Amino acid sequence: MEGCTLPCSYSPLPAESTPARHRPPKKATLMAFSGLLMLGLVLAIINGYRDSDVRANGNASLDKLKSSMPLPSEPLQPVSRGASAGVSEKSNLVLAGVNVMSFPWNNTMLSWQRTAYHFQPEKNWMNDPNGPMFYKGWYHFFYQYNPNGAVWGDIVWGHAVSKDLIHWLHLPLAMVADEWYDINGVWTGSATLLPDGQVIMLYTGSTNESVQVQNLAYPANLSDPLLINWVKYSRNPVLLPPPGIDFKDFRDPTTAWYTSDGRWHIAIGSKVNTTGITLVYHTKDFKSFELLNGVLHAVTATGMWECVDFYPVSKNGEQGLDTSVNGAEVKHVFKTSLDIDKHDYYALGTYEKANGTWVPDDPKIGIGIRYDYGIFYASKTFYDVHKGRRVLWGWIGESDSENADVQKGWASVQSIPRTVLLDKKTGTNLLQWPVEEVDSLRLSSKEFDKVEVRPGSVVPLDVETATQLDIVAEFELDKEALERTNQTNVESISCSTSGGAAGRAALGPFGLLVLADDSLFEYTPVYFYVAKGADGNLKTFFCVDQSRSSEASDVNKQVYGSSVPVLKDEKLSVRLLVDHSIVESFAQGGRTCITSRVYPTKAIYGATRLFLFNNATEAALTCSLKIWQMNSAFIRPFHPDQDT
Ligand code: DQQ
Repeated sequence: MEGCTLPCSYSPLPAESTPARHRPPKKATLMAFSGLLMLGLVLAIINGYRDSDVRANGNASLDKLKSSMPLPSEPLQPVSRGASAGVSEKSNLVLAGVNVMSFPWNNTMLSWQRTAYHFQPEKNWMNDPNGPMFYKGWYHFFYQYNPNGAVWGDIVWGHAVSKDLIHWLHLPLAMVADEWYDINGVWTGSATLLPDGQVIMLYTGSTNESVQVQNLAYPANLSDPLLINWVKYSRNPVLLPPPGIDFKDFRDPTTAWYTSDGRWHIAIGSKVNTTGITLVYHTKDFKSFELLNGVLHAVTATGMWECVDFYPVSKNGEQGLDTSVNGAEVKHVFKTSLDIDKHDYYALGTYEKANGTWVPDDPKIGIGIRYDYGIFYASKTFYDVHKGRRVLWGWIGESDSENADVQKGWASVQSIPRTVLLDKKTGTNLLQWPVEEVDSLRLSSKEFDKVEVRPGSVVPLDVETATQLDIVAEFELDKEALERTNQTNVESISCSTSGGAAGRAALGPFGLLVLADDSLFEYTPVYFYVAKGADGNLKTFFCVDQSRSSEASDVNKQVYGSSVPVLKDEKLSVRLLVDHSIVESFAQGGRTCITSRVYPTKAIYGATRLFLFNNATEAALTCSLKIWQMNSAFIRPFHPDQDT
């Protein structure tokens, strides 16, 4: 066999089971291998782990795990600091409150987890993106940051600048907690660029009595393109919680939008009892504000709304829109981050500027649909005047234990910024796609043309190390199998309840195994799962199964995902950005996205591999791929003598 050691826990595979190599296509076709032996072995192994490791809700079954795990070091005792401060922090809810034994992580494993081309501070804790903007030739990115440790707390504003949203220079902290009105935390906020060149930053401060108030800050020197120094307005706070709103339920002002009444409007998340709401204020000078009657949006039983975002998307155009644009050609996106489940939801609708209301297109949409079905929270968009696009940032938290974060000395990364457009084909969802600048990191590539993947088979892809990759893949299911497959109750199917990558059905699951090792001891399936409904139509699901991602038990093992619209004549397509411990997955051009944090213990450094798999019982498939090795980004401190 060339170039690849096959799973050592499987019997040796037939000679033709060589890894798929790039071109020629005929050879690639031969490389797909299957057979009952392989099928049985794959299933036995996957199902064996499935049975013993993972319950439907994604929690590990500890009794069975313990027998195969190294001896525990110490029990984890998650402590929620943010909750007592009235705010979100560590996002690993699955392990919260569960007395899970921590894995004996060593420095070799933990060092590998640091990403190579995602934005991270040099050390310590980071959470929400704040105030992104383009100013005098630079993209500015601020973020919630704890300068004192790798857990949430002591929050101030970190600051970095970039020419291309990929390579970053770390600047000094933009704002620290030094006033009574933000001494308990300089929390999330947004930037507004005024037509006269002013830059307005509104942010939430947690006061000396932990009251959430809104504050105004602005650059000390507008001619400094790096905006290094910030001034807090002398008469802060500019907004206190209004009557009827709890003092810990009033936070995260949006970017302001201008309306024809000659005023700027901002939205702020809140709740009344368990109903999440968005308050709207208007202002002429960002110093005095008036609360508008009613709310922009409210949904019962959704709890506190954090990091609300509100922006227009074009119904027909391919350009992004400035936040103040409105009219017949525009839909408005309402997004909120739910404190109760730590997920971001959006819905499309119409903003009636006459009465300041937002009406969802689908009256039954409720809180909306997820931006991302994995780990992606407290997101924020900005209008990039430089390239005429709307760009989305999301906080990707850790899904390991807090102990591990402390040991490695950092926690959280930011998503690769994504352009956001309305999906013109469906009209009911957005398309999110990594900004084009990420393509500049692509190094050597390999192409695989129509690799055949038979039911029950795993095909190694010869890409050598698979730690930093950009993968574009298209799958085609065997048409005859599609036709002869029985109809089923598709309503009962979901990523989390259908047995993950090991739960077999006629038309799936199938996809890629990323961050895998040669022996398939650890791997993360990113996959489609197709089912035929009672009406004869196909329904497609897009999922990521983390149950076999890591030998460690103190990491999230959920199966993430959702259904994804696949229109007539569309192929199943996926793009994956793999960067050490993060995998960002985009199906069907970004209709459905899933971000996972993955913490392998063996599939690391040079041992990281990539495979195709098909666990369908009926359908063979072909897959064409292009895979790039990805360069690392330059993300480093700015030196004052540096030439900008
Ligand atoms: N994070 C900030 C808050 C926000 C929360 C505090 C969301 O302003 O509501 O770090 O993650």
